[in-house]
Amino acid sequence: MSLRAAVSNKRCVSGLLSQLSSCSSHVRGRVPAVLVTQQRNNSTSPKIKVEFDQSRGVAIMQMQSPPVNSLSLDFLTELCISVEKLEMDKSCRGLIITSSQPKVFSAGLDIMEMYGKSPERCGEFWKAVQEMWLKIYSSNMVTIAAINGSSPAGGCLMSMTCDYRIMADNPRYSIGLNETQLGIVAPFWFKDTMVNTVGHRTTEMALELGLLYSPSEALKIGLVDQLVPEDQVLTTATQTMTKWLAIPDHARQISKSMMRKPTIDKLTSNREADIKNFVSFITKDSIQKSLHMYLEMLKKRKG
Ligand code: CO8
Repeated sequence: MSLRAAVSNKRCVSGLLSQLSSCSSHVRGRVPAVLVTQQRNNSTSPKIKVEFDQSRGVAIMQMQSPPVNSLSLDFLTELCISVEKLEMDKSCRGLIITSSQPKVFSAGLDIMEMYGKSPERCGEFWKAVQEMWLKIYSSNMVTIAAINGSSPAGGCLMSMTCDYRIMADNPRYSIGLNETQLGIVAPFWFKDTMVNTVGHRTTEMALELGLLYSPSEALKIGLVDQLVPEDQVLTTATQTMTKWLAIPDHARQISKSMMRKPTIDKLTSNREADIKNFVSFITKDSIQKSLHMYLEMLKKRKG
């Protein structure tokens, strides 16, 4: 089945993800010309909208999964396919990731994917989380997170996998790896990504306390690179992209790979063990109880 046909057939999406995960994300130049031509069309899948400006070589990816862009298995699968399609298109040099939901960039992993699910399903889910991180963190494209709302846990991870982060300067929004507040533990590659972003000591405190930072605090510790008024997040991302694309691709890509490869290799060589760890941890009664309490707390807070 061709990539395009598979994407238009949602039932095929899971199978395609496994196929894609087995091929490298550094495959530009090997895509048949006919496929590249097809990919130049804008594509809209139910949860991810991609607009590709061919003249600039920049794609804007909008997460549009109400209410909070939580990262479910379906969502992650669509996202990975969209990123892979852009990665394979030689003419796409930059990717901006943003949200179409008001107030939220992404609420992180979908808690319902970790609560009351079979070990098999949890394993499948975790593989998709790994895949999302691997695809964006190792991308050859310039990646910019246009963070136009709150971005806890997996949402923060997704932002940190990008090359540059611009956040809306709204004190009601927050960002951080708050896993311990749910009674769960951020895995080593979440931790490594944060260490690479803000340094060891700040990460240690942030992880132990499950800290969520306001935009100004996040800027201070370097978790985001720039704050702008809410209505300027996307335009600033577009302007910043122009600066990054002025650097020759090969030099920038090799530099990026030099900085990130050791962290990426650590997960790629431990993927199966990491999945096993996740499944045995998340299916424990005590952890399920913590998740239940957190879900109740979310509901009460709403009330
Ligand atoms: N997953 C599933 N549902 C969610 C999530 C989520 N992450 N976040 C919110 N929701 C649901 C709410 O329960 C609510 O549902 P309903 O309408 O049925 O009551 C709905 O989305 C809307 O939520 P809110 O009313 O809270 O929306 P607000 O706009 O007021 O707030 C926030 C948005 C700030 C995003 C808020 O919802 C929030 O703080 N959510 C929780 C975020 C969170 O803590 N995420 C952590 C997920 S864990 C993770 O990403 C990494 C796990 C690593 C695992 C490692 C294990 C080894």
